[in-house]
Amino acid sequence: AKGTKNAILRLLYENRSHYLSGEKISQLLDCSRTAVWKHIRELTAEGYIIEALQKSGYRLISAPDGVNEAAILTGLETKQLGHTIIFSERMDSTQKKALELADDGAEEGTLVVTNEQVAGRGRLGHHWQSTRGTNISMSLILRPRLPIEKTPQLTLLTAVAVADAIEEVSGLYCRIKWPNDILYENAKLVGILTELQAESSFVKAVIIGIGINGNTSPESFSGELAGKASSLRAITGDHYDLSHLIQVFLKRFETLYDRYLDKGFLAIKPLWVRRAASLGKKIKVRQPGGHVLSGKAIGINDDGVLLLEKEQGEITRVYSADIEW
Ligand code: BT5
Repeated sequence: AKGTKNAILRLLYENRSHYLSGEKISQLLDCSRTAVWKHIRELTAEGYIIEALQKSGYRLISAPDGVNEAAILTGLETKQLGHTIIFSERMDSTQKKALELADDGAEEGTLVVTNEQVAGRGRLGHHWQSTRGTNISMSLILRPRLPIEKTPQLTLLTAVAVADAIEEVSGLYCRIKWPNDILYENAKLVGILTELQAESSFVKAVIIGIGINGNTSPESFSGELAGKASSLRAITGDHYDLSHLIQVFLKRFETLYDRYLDKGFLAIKPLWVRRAASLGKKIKVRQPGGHVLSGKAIGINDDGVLLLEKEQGEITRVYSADIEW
């Protein structure tokens, strides 16, 4: 029944410019007109505004806040990414769900997405905050043939794809803080978490988790996040179609990912460097063990590793850390 309801929603999205009769829907989906009517009533109860005209049929006027599977699929221009979507209104963590699905053999490009993530996580056990229906919480399953040590490059690639997608839908030019934060005027708009499943030295699956503060109200960033986090809406005052933002992201990601698999990180590096927020700055590097280094961030090397120049001019490579300045 959930399948039929989704299929109806899909038809309504694809035919938004005109009315679709109950009879046509029941023919297309091979179900009874009563079933159609029942599902339409359920969708209405969920917050979809559906105009129903006696003679002409149904037409979708608007959807509740947040994303849904039909909206992401309708008009999606990718070749493969996002063609399989695992959506539910509420999840503990899309990342956790995606790791389970990858274990069970989910194919490359599977997208896990929810409107309410109640136990979102960041790196190193950090918590990731989301508010229902206003931010994007998603995890993308990939199966690149890559040696393990190259996978951090996918985090950098993802950051470029998200920043490009944000620029396309909002006009905002964001910067990237190595390795995984997207900032606008020093406030964090996006967090990226890359995890992997591997066998010996090769990758079985890479799960890229992305949290985007889209329509989040400024007031929800309080306490620890006050002054440190922001959202597209808080900056521009506009309300964004989050499903559309996901489509734009997937398209951009796919283009960069193909280029990367073909040509390697050198094809991505200049795009990342152009948006880098930390290069040339004096930074503090907090490494996973608690060890702190300071120095000047002079760049990333051809593998995407951060290069830190210490006081004495010695250059250290930083593979994973939290940086601040
Ligand atoms: C990250 O970690 O930035 C990665 C966040 C990834 C979240 C996505 S959502 C979909 C998928 N499912 C999951 O369960 N996770 C992924 P990190 O660099 O460790 O930064 C975490 C820190 O960012 C926290 O300690 C807070 O200081 C801050 N933070 C938490 N929620 C935030 C938010 N909504 N906006 C901005 N900053 C936030």
